[in-house]
Amino acid sequence: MTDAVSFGAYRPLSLDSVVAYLRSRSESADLLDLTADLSVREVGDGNLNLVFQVAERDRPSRSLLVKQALPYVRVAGEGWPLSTRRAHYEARSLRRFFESAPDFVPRPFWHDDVMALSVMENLREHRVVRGLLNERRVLPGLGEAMGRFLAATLFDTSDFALPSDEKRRLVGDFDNPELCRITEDLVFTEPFSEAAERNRFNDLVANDVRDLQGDESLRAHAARLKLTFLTSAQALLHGDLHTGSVMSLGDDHRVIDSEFAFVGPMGFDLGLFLANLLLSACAHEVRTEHRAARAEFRSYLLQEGRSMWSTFEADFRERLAKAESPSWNSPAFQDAFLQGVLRDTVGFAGCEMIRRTVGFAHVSDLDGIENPEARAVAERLALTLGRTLMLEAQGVSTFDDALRLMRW
Ligand code: SR1
Ligand code: MG
Repeated sequence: MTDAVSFGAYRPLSLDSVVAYLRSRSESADLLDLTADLSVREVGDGNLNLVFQVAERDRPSRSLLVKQALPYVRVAGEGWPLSTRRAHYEARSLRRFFESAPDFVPRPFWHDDVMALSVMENLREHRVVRGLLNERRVLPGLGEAMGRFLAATLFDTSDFALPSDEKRRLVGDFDNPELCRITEDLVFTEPFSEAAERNRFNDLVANDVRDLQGDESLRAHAARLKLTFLTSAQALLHGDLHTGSVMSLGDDHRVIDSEFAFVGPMGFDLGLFLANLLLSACAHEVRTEHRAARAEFRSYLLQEGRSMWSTFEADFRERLAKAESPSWNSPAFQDAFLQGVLRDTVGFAGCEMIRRTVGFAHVSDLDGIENPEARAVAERLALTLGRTLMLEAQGVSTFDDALRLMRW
C-alpha cells in the first residue's frame, strides 16, 4: 500500500514513488485529488535535478510540479557530488521572488527540506525560452517581462529597500557556497585557462580559444568581473538567469530554477539573460538560411535585450525615487549607480558568451548545430562578441553604446 511509504529521510524520488510521496503530504490534498488516477512524467532537462509533473489523468489542468535535488550533478553523474542543500536556496529565493514579482514566477506550494524538494505550480503549457528561440519564435513582451521581474526582485532585496540589518541577514541566508563556487569556476576561471580540464570546445575553434586564453587584457577583465561576482553584495540574484531558466506561453513569461540564488551584483542576472539572447542570435547565423529572416530575428533579439534594460532602468528609477532613505535620492548618485550596473551587465554578458562556447556547460543553441564547420562559424561569432563585450564594457554609458558593440 503506497501510503505506508515513509519519507523521513532523503531519497531520490522515481516515477513510482512520487505519487506515494504526495499522498504522504497533507498539503497535496488541496491541489490534487489523490484518489484519482494520476499521471507522472519526469521532465527534467537541466544539468542538475529531477523534475516530475503530476496530473489528474481525467482533468490534466489539475496538476503540480515536484522538483528534487539529486546529491550529484545530473549531467556529470555521481562522480561530481553536489549537496542537495541547493533545494533550500531555490525554495527560499522562489518565495522571495513570488513576494516581489508574483506574475513572473511559478506559485510555490511547499518545500520539504529533508527530501530536498519543492512543490510548485506546474506550467504545463509553457515552454522553455531557449527551445522556442531555437525555433525562431517571437515571444511577445519577453524583454519587458524580464526587466520588470529584475527591477522588482533586485530592488526589493537591495540596500535601497531593506534596513541594513535585514540586508546583512539576507546575505548570510543566501551564502550558497557550493553553487557560487560552480559559477566562479565555470564562468570566470576555467574558460580563460588553458590548463582547465573541464573545458570542452569544438576542435575547429581551438586556435580561437588559444588566442583568447593568451589575451592578457581579457584575462584581467575576467579577473575584475570575478572579483565583482565574489564581493559585490547588491541584491538577491537568481544567479543562473539564462534562457533555459525562463518559460513562456504567449505573453506570459515565468522565471524558474533559482537554485544558484545568492546576494551578488545586479548586472550578473541582467548580463546572463542578455548573453543568452545574443547566443541565440549567433546560432541563427547558421541555423537560419535566409539572410533576411536571420537579420530580422537578430534585430528582434537585440530589441528584447534593449527592452529588458530600458524596462529595468525605468522601473528601478521609479522605485529609487520612492526609497525611504534620503541617501538614495541624489540624481547624480542614481545615474552613476545605474551606469555601473549597465557596465557590469555588458561585462558579465561577454563572460557568459565565452563560457558557453569554451567551458564545461554549453547551450543547445550552439551545440544543436550538427555540422562542426557550421557550428564553428556561430561559435567564433560568440567568442568574438563575448570578447568585445568584456573588453569594452567599462566604456559603455548607455544601452545604445552597448548595442553598437553587438554588430556583425
Ligand atoms: C554543473 S552545473 C553547470 C551549469 O548548469 C547550470 O545551469 C549553471 O549554468 C551551471 O554553470
Ligand atoms: Mg538551472
